[in-house]
Amino acid sequence: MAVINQDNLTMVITKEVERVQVTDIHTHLYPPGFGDMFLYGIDELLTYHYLIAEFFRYATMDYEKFFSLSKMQQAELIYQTLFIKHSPVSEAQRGVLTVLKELGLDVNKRDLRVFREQISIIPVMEYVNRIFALAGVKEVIMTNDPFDSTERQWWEKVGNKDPRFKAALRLDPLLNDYEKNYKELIKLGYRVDRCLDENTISEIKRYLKDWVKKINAVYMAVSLPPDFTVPEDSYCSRILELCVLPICKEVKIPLALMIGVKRSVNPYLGLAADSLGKADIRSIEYLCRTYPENKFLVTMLSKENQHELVVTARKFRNLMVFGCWWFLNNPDMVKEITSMRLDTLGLSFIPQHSDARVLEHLIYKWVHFRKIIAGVLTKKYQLLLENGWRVTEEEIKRDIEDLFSNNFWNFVGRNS
Ligand code: HDL
Ligand code: ZN
Repeated sequence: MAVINQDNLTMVITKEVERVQVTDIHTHLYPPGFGDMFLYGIDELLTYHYLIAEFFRYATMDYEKFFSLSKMQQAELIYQTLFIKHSPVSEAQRGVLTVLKELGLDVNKRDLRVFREQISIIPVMEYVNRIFALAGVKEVIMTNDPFDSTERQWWEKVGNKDPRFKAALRLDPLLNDYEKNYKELIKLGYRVDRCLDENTISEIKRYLKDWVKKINAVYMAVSLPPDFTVPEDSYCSRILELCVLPICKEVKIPLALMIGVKRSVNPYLGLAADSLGKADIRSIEYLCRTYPENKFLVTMLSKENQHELVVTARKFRNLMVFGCWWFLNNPDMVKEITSMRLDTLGLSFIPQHSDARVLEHLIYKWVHFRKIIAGVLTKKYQLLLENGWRVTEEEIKRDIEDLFSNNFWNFVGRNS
C-alpha cells in the first residue's frame, strides 16, 4: 500500500492516468465489419469536419468545388493550407500530428504519400488493435441511427461482431424532425401517423424497444437545439415524454441529452455546418425532477451552460454530467471545466468522451485529455495532502478508473 507524498504524487497520478483503460462513452465510430462506414487513415483524418471548417477560414474556392474533389485531393488541399502554409496550432490540427507521432511516423516527412503508404501496409485488424492500445481505450459507444439506410443494412445483414464497439440508439430523426421522418417509420413496418394518437405512441414505443434489442443499445441519445424545451406542445417534447422515457425506464437504460447544437448555420459546410447556443437548464431540472426513475446522461455545448449544469447535477442523482463536448474540447476550457466539476461534484461525473469519427481520433483525443486531467487531478490531491489526508496509490487508481470507466457502467447499471 504505497503512501503518497508531495514528491511522488505527480508521478503516481501520471502513471495511473496513462495506464487506465477508457470507456469512451460517445463516438461516431463503426466496427471494421461495417464496410465504408469504418473510417481510418490520413485522408480521413485530414478531412475531419473540424479541419474542413478551419480550411475554409483561408480558402476562397467554391464549397461545392471542394466537396466534388476526391477525399485524397481534399486532404492534400487541407494539409497544404493548414500544415504547410500555416503552422498547425489548432487543437484538431495538432491532433493529426499527435496521431502520426504516437504511430511512430516522422511528422516532419511532410508528405501524405509516405503516411498513406506506411498505414496501408498494416493489416486492418492489427491496425485497429494498435489504435485501441495506443489510445488506451477498451471500448467505445457508437452513435447508431436506424433511419440511416446504409447503417440499417449493416445491422440487418451483418450485425456487430466486435465487442469493443457498443451501441447507442440515436433519436435525432425521430425527435427533431418527426413530421418529415414518420413516413420512414412506416416503411420500417411501424403503423404510425402524423398525429401522435394512442396507436402511434404505442408503435413508436415498439420501434424503440425493437431497435434497443437489435443493437443491444447501452443507452438512447439525442442532440437538441439551444431552444429545446420540455414540457411543451411539440413533437419532440411529447414523443420524449410519451414514448422515449417510458421505454428507457422499462428496458432500464439511460437517455443521453446533448443540448445546445444549432444545426446547419452555414449549410454549405456539410458536417462542419453546425454551431452552438446557450440552452435553458430548466428543461433538465424538469426532466430529472419529474422522472426520478429515469437516468439522464447530459452534456451541453455552450460554455455558458457548464456551471449551471454542474450545480443541477448536485440536485439530481439521476443526472450524470459527461464530456467536454465538441467546441468545448480545447485544452484551456477542458482544464477549467474539469477543475470546476471536481470542485463541485467530487469524482461523480464522466469527464470526457472523444466524439471520434475516424479510428485514429481515439489516439489524439485521449492523449490530449490525459495530459490535462493529470495536471488538474494532481492539484486536487496536493490540496488533500496539505490537509494531512493520507491517500494511497490504490485509492488514486480506484478514483481514476471511476472517472474513465466505472462511473459510466455503475450509472448504466451494467458491468463493462
Ligand atoms: O451530434 C453529435 O453527436 C455531435 O458530436 C456531432 O456529431 C458533431 O458533428 C461532432 O462530431 N462533434 O464532435
Ligand atoms: Zn457526437
